[in-house]
Amino acid sequence: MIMFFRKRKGFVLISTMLIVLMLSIIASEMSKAFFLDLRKEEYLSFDAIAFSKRLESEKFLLNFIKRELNKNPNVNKLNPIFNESLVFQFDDFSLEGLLSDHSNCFNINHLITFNGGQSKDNLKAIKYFEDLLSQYEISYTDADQIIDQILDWMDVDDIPRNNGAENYYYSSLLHYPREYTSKRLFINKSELLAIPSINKIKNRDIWQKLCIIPMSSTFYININSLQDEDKHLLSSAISQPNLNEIALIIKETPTEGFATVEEFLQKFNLQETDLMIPLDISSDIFLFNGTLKYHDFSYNFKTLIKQENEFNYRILDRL
Ligand SMILES: [Ca+2]
Repeated sequence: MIMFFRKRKGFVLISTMLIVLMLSIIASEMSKAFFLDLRKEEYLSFDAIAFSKRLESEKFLLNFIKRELNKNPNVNKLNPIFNESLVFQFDDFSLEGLLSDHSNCFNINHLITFNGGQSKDNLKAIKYFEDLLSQYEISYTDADQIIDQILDWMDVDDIPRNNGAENYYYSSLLHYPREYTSKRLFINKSELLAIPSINKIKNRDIWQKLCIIPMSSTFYININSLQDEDKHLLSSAISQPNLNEIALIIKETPTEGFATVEEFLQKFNLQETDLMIPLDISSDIFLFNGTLKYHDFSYNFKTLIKQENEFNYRILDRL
């Protein structure tokens, strides 16, 4: 009887422990789900407010850049706003990022100009781009296709170039979704992906050096802010194929920069006639690559900023 009682006592004890164990497992799963839900809710609310925080940051950035460039207008290797990471603390979030000179990135829109509803090929720019593609070891055949297809996408006619493609291709039954060439300058880099031959470069290094300035054909290289990674851009611009020499030119450019383009040409024994692309000693187009941090969440964004004049800065694109 006593033994039976003891057995029963042990059984009750084990059952109680099992129940407690099960309850604690259930409680822990419930709290996990609860915290997951809470975090999901927090994330969704951050997602909803991230864009408004971005707008607030951009407004602040435009004023910050204006103030700093009014103090020191040099877009060179010395100006700290381009060469150091920027950190700003707001009431309930922080912003970190890098501001870079966006002029040293080939604007594909430079290949063509529009005037009075007519498009005209920019022959020097086409030659420059051809050379740039070969600098990045893209074959001549691929380069021809890439250039002709880009030009056909933008030009106003419906006549395909030798290696190009016009509406007959993009709107055919075999092409899904059916598309039509834009017959205007590009607004965003993503538009380039509609062109089939872009597949040949979109995963190559050159892709990082190709940009779109929305609806603008302007392109020049700011010699005072060039980095080693820009050597291909400069090589094709000054018709000097030796990349080691180009790297040396970039290295020997004084950190305070050149006062004139002529000074630069003289120092490196270059002729103005060698230039395939306009050179400049400054820039008016900048890219801010930033991260917003709010509690444990972060939001990355890129904003393209244009200086219209010393008082007016505007956002050209949100990438
Ligand atoms: Ca055409």
